[in-house]
Amino acid sequence: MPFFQTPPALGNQFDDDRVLRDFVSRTFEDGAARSAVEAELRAMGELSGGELYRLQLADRENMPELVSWDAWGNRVDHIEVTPLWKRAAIIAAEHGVVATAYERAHGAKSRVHQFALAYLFDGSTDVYSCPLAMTDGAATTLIHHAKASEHPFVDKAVGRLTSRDPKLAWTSGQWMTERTGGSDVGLSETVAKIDPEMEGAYRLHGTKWFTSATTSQMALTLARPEGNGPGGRGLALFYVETEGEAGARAAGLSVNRLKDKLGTRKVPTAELTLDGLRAWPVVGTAEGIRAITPMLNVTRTWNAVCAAGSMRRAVALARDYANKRVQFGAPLADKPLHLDTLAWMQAESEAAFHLAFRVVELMGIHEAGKPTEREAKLFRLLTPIAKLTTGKQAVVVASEALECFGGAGYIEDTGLPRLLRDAQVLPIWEGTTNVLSLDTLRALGKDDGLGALVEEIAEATVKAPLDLKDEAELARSAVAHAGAWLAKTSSAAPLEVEAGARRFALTLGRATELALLVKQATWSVDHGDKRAISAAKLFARRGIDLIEASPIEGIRELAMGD
Ligand code: MFK
Repeated sequence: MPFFQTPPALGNQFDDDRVLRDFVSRTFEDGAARSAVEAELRAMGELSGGELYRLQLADRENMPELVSWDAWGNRVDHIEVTPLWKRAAIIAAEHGVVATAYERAHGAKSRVHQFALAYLFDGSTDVYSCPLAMTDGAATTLIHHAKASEHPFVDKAVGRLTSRDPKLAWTSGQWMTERTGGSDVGLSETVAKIDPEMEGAYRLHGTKWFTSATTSQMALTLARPEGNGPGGRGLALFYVETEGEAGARAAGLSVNRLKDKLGTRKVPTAELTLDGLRAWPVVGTAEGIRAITPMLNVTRTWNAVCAAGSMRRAVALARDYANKRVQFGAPLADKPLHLDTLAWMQAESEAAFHLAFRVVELMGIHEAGKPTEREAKLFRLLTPIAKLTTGKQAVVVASEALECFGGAGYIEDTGLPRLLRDAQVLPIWEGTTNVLSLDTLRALGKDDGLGALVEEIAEATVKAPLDLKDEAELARSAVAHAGAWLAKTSSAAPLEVEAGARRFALTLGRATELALLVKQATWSVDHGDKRAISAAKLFARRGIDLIEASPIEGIRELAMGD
């Protein structure tokens, strides 16, 4: 039988990615450093477009399985992950997808090095980025609190979480969500009781309603020490280990079931009962939400990078197919309307890349201990903005990518529907779009947080080529408009600030993306490439300033049908 349609194929995902290659060249000016980083990224790009991608397609129907009992009636609660995930774990450790950030071979730029590996790795591993993100977040959090924490588990755990040896490497969970709510974590009901058998330890009792990648050897979690008050301030941050003797589950930990989810289907997401699980406070016995925020900020950055990575994968597949699929007498790549569609997908994808990697740059500067006051403010502000902006973009681009394949995009055994299913989690976990919009307001705080962004955008656009003067002005004016709206509305009608928080945060996100596209285009023109100019121009037409001057009457009636 002849093939009716030729499936899309992938090449080396580093060599094929102009945006990543240019960004790496711009970041690593030193030739030796650049060559070293490029060699690692090229190796990961080869795996991502080759072995891992083939394995991903072959692994499509496999799912993680929970084995609750062994043949002899013992409760084991073993979770068996799929072959793709087993291989991904080895590759992630050996290629240092987490470790690279902690080895700091390139100082403040080490985070760019590491997240470029993660960006390439993610697309072919069915969200193995989830345990890696939490592993990275846990390592950062433990290091952040290390001075205040006297427990020996810190050195042991950080060594494992950042190991390149697959036999030694650990991953970490992040157990936050309970039945009472995923957003309002302060409602958590898990109780921590002093452990009478071990000094300094506690025993946890409660239920964790969503725990992602529950194969991890440790987790950071929140619980309320007995006698503490309500809310987030009464919670404490705890370290737990999940394995007991001879590979069994730790005493007091049971896996009730795995969740049946729309996407991230390779991620074993579990409901857990904690009935006396031993735990150690990481830093004090209160203020747990504040204590876990370093972890949230790392995992939210992973979310943004993986959103950009998923968009890149969607475009790569759609682009390859456009060369192969002939309709109405010509390949799709020769159809103006199809090209228009692919071009805006690419523009959105480039914009997301630059915003995500700006946060990555700032994280690296922060960790190297050299942030200016402006960089510190920007890092705090752009983290939620990047997460919420790129999460939404990823869903739109994934949906459009499926449409680029027509009916084939809707058929499971092409492997394409996964793109959309897995993208849909990006605006949900790690804080929904609305929760992160409110966090954006929190991050602005009482001081001049927006001033830092105004300066950032001015600096990114100051050398804009003549072709991009209008786009540079649009980025600047959108942020100025957002700032003016916030100042006016905060004093006149504070409730309207909350109602407009998403439009406000997305305006900041898209304006920053546009400014960063202009910055990249300035560099690219100097290096003889005009494609980044087209990306900035096209992106500018797709909606930057979303601020609405005045609220519309009757919103409640419309929303609730009152
Ligand atoms: C592709 C890979 C992606 C990785 C996937 C990993 C899988 C993980 C799956 C999950 O989804 S795990 C669960 C994720 N859950 C969340 O993200 C929770 C969403 N909810 C929020 O983020 C709420 O905003 C929050 C729980 C933080 C609100 O709680 P509260 O009790 O109202 O907190 P409050 O009082 O506003 O803040 C407490 C302190 O923390 C304050 O500092 P102070 O005590 O000094 O005043 C805040 O300023 C600070 N804070 C809050 N968020 C912060 C922060 N500080 C820095 N950064 C932040 N993001």
